[in-house]
Amino acid sequence: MTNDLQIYIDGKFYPKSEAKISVYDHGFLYGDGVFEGIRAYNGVVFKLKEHVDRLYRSAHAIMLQIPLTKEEMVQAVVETIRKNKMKDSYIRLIVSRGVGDLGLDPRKCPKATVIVIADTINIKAGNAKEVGITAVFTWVRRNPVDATTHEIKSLNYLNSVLGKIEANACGADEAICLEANGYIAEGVGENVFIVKDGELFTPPSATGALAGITAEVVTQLCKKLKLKLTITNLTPFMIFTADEAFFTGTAMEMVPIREVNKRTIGDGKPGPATKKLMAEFHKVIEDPKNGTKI
Ligand code: PXG
Repeated sequence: MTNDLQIYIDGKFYPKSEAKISVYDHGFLYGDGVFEGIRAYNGVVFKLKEHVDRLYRSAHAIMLQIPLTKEEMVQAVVETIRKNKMKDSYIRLIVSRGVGDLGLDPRKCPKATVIVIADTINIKAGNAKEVGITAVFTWVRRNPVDATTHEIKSLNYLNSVLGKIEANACGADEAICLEANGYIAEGVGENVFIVKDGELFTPPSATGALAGITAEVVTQLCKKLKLKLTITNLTPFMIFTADEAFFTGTAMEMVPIREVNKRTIGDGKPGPATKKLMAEFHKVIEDPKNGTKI
């Protein structure tokens, strides 16, 4: 199956082995571009319009002109999944600055490159959702808001890759990134929530964190379940002493955090608020109303 994958590049489909871009593409040379990671569940692309909106906001911030309308982009994603006859998939939508010369000036790139990959998701989750995962604070600070901030979902992910390397080196499952003042920003590709005395807290995007679409779903669920959620700065101490903590993200969905830098969170088991939200979250992703039918 994997070898027969059909990949969309600039309006045409290519088998995976032939799906190639130029080494002069500024996405490759400079990380100059934007992307989205999206999931389809049972023939419905979850929150596709929200992901496409965010892609265009990221492109706007880096002054990248996407050569498709939002409607055409939605169609390109749907068509790619159809072509691969997938019901459940992980979709990578990439728009790079396109082919230029060896200078970084984007004016040398006349046309953005648009790529859609619909693949299967390979999360080595095991029983992570039942028992939770471990995390460490990485030494590398999240890019500041006046630099390559992660509010922009750009192709500059070395900051996150370094976090992941640190987690791997420490034998932890994931890393948590702090911003310049030492407040918690987010995971490497996830947002962070904590629970204390029955209330939820999550950092603002002013920490340089991405406004996660999964985090927004959890925000709406908190309203529905009448759980108080406050967006505020969180310190490492606050997560060490939280009753519960969890990550949210498209790839991971919702996963409890049971340990941070070897400090057990709460009693080390997924807590009641996390479990309740996870159960509701699974109802949301299964509801076809929350996405675009393939
Ligand atoms: N923060 C960052 C920096 C992200 O890249 C999230 C939070 C969660 O956002 P959503 O909208 O997905 O709830 C992301 C999402 C992966 C992977 O394969 C995930 C993301 C990016 C790249 C890879 O786990 N991002």
